[in-house]
Amino acid sequence: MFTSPYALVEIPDLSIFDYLFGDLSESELDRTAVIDGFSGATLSYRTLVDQITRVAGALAEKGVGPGTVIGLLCPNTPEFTAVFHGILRAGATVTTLNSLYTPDDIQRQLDDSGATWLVTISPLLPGARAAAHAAGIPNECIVVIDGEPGHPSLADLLQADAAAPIVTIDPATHVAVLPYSSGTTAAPKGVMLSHRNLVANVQQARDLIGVVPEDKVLALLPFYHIYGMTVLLNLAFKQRAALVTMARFDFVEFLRMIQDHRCSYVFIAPPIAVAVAKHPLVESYDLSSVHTILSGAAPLDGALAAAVATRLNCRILQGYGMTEVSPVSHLIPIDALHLSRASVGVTVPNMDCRLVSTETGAEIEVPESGVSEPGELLVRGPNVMLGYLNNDQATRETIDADGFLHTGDIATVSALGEVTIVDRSKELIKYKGYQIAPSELEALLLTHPQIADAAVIGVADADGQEIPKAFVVIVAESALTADEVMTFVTERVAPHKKVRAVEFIDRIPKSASGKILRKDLRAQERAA
Ligand code: AYL
Repeated sequence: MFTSPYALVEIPDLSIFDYLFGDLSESELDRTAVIDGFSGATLSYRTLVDQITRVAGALAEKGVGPGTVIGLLCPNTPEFTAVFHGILRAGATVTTLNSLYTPDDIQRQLDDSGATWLVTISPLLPGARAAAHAAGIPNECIVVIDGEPGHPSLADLLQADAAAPIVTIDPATHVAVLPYSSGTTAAPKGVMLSHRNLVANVQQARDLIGVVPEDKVLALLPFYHIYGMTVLLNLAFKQRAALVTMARFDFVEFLRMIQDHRCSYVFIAPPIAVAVAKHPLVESYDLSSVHTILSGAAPLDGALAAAVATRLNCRILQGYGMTEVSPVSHLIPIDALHLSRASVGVTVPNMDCRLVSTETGAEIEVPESGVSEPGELLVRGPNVMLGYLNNDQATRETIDADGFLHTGDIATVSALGEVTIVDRSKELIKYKGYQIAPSELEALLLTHPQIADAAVIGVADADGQEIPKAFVVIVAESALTADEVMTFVTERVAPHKKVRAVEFIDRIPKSASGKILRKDLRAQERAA
């Protein structure tokens, strides 16, 4: 077993609202909490807390409280921040959805999570309403933030002038959020994160990430995903920094926002690092305000990290974790720049780790010098999820009797406790840091009348970034082309799940029990 090199941090026994906003001083209340990156409109901490409280009160008057699950389908905007924390303050549970989801994706998550309310914006309403109706949610429970006849709006909630609800919840057991993750098995599952999980991860990561009140933090990573939720929405607020929200990603807008708002701390995923290192337009913008970039959610190449740091003359840090861990378990901290950029740094405080052989399950020892053998990384701590919603079996398969969560990632650890992720033993594919379950794409491919069999794995593109590739067996006498296969998928899935490479083969390698041998496909791919 190995643990964090840092001393234990205290984890207050508070709801996430009380933890983040309960001790704001008068001068902090006057600071800017959120800046809409496109319009420049700002929200002070005082206004933010007032809006959160009004939203909570208005929802409570409508019967929302502990036990209610509310879907939140909204891009990164100042309104997201007030609604998200308003729902939590009312004692309800938020299940966040990707705003690029198809109506089917939305309905599946609303059904599975048991959501009885949905909050969205008018541009997303057509698909969202169809999904919500199919999930049994009536118009009066579909809040349209910017307003739409027949639906409550954010302005209605803010004007209701309801008293702040008095809710008592147990932070350790009350489910605050339900983001969806495939984990180490196929289908997306609701990840039950308690208020304590969320509070703990901010406490564990805040000193190591080192956001300070003077920082303007660019919030381009979506708040619906655990990275944006914890590291931007919660951690930046705890630090009394200002979030600059970016509702949709566009690289030129990204550069312009950093320049115009003088952003100082930028959180990214590796594909953005590729663009920052290579894109000619970078030279045309004044990015001198940036002192630190943190990359997380997928592997960051060491040379790429160095290229970004040199080009922007800033620090580059890396974070690793999982939705199931709220998410941060490992970090290259702000003051430990000697650590290899190719590692994911050290274990955050209050966590224990183990490495176990994927073949024998035996524990791999931390060496006295040098680097250990690779093994599956297991993590334990106050930020580990309560479990998967309505899925005890998946929970038992993921969290063992000793409380260790099996990450499905293969890592090594150095004598100094530096962890490097070297491979993934689970099937998950990550495209730009977003999860793709290969089985979902395989099932879709099999619905094509000319496809006899299919398998999907992650492969590296020319920049070393992971993309989903389909291996397809076509039926006799079919003249199906790779473009037709890709179009078929593109028309039916959210954009990040598109198949981006296709290879036709004669037979999908399978075990005797019929399981796809992805290992063999990966080996074949490496050999090609
Ligand atoms: P999920 N290097 C390699 N793989 C990574 C890394 C990394 N730095 N970070 C995440 N992964 C992979 O739930 C790994 O396979 O959470 C892991 O099991 O969408 C899986 O992604 C989890 O995917 C931060 C910022 C952690 C972000 C995150 C991770 C959020 C991704 C710490 O500071």
